[in-house]
Amino acid sequence: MKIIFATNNAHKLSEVQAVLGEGFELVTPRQCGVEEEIPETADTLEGNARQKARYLYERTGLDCFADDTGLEVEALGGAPGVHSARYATDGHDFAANNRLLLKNMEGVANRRARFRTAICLIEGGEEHLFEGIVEGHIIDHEAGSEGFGYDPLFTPEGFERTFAEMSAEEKNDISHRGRAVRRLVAYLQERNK
Ligand code: ITT
Repeated sequence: MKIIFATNNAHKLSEVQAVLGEGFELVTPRQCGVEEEIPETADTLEGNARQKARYLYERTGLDCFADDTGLEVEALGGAPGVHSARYATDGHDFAANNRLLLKNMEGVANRRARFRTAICLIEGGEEHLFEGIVEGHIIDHEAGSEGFGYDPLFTPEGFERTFAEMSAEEKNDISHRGRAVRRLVAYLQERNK
């Protein structure tokens, strides 16, 4: 089954394709002729996922889904949250975001944080939402070079290693996005029986 995934992030694309397995073929916006950056201007993860999926559906008329993810740090009142991509700068500068997070967490004892992913699927024009959460902690230095974004600073609950020190499979097994995508897959498989 072919389905459009509204992302321009190559890391995400490969993570999601791995979870979906061979039964699904992901198509990118670019492969459907949508070259421009898809707007993400809502003030919640769910709102952004919906906005991205709707944008693509309106242009292609095909079933599609989008995800939006945020890192929610307890001691920072849930920041960077929906602003995770643009925490330090206007662009997607992962290194600058990580530096700012480390600075804002200097001397902070409560290191609890979670990644949360919202997925919006648009199927035949109807919206369906799926969520995935992983709880964990922010460490005080960067560790590892796998993954992307805040992965070098985040250790999931029950692990001593960061997501950036895990293989893609290991991260997908327990991650926010892995969990949300497995819920999406369960739904799609049930529908296509
Ligand atoms: P698209 O909108 O094109 O899908 P994006 O990089 O903007 O790609 P998100 O809006 O979902 O993706 O994510 C916002 C930011 O949150 C992203 O730029 C990363 O800094 C961070 N992030 C998302 N998923 C992550 C993950 O699995 N591990 C670490 N950081 C992540």
